[in-house]
Amino acid sequence: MKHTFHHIHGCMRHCAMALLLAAWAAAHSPLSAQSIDRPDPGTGDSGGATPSLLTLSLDYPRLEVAENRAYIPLFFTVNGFPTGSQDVRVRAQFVGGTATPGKDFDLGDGLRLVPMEGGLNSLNWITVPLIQDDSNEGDETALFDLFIEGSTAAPARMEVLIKDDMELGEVGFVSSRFSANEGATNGQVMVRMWRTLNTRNAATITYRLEGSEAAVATLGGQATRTAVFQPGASQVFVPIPLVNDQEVQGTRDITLVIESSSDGMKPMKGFEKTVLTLADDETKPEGAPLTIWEGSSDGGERGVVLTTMVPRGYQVLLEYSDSGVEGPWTLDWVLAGADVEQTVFNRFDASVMRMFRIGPPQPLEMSYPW
Ligand SMILES: [Ca+2]
Ligand SMILES: [Ca+2]
Ligand SMILES: [Ca+2]
Repeated sequence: MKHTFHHIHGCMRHCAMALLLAAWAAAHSPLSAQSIDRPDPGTGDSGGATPSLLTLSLDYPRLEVAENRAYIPLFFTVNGFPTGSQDVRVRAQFVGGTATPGKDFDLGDGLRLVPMEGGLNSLNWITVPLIQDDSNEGDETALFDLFIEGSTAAPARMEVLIKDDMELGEVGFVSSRFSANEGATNGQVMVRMWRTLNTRNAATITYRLEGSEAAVATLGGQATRTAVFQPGASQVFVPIPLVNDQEVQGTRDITLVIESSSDGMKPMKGFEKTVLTLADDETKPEGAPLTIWEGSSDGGERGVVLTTMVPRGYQVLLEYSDSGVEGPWTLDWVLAGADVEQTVFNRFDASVMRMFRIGPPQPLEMSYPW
């Protein structure tokens, strides 16, 4: 039965991770086209008169995409109610702009089949593979008309700006805040940056650490640091060793600010700085109430729902015992701190006694948002 719990939790954990990845992709979308799977080619016929009842809307009427991405995603949504079993055929046509089909992109048949069952009213896209070259053509524009085959509705026009990847891009932190605990078991904090457009050259980024002297001392005391992008790399992860002292210092914020790049890249608006919340392993977080009530999962399973607030830089351990408060206690779930309420669901079986308790704060390597 415990296995069942862990399967539930494993699923929740994976789902949570999938959501995090989705959130990251959304935050960097639509530039991060590589994170999007190609649509299934599928089959279907164009028969049926029902497409006339459907409408098409654009999710991103204007899109910027770098030439070194795999493809342009032409995002759209087909709106309406399913009225048959045939696929909806959505097609894109190139209708103008400075870009040249066959030289800058390969439209192909520009077709996307949307299943009538399950495919309506949600985000879809037509993939238009990009053609990367070694010359700097500057920014180019491409206008596409998207329409539903068999529909008399006016096509929806999408404007795409293709940015040449030989142009200088921008550099920013991956997230605008992240956290760590001074006593983290891996003894380091990870600084993450990414850059856009030209990734062909190496680049050294200089950034400064703003915070109290004691806080900066926890990161080794250097107020100015560097991160190096290798040729071809669009991301860089820089570990900074943590100095774990014995003093009770409470939670401290350090702001990391990008100052310059050796190749002249400009800081990315909104990501030019990031706040690191540094929790202290000598300071226990303030207690937060743990709410427990009976409920049921989406699948109708009865169980207990636990909700609590977890401070940034800490985590809450949920443990259970099958043999009363004497234990042994088994770790059941770890909630990472993000200053928001955290909720978990666990199946409840009256034949086995289980109890939960909040463990002491443990060092955290990272938490979401990073
Ligand atoms: Ca080019
Ligand atoms: Ca310490
Ligand atoms: Ca300390």
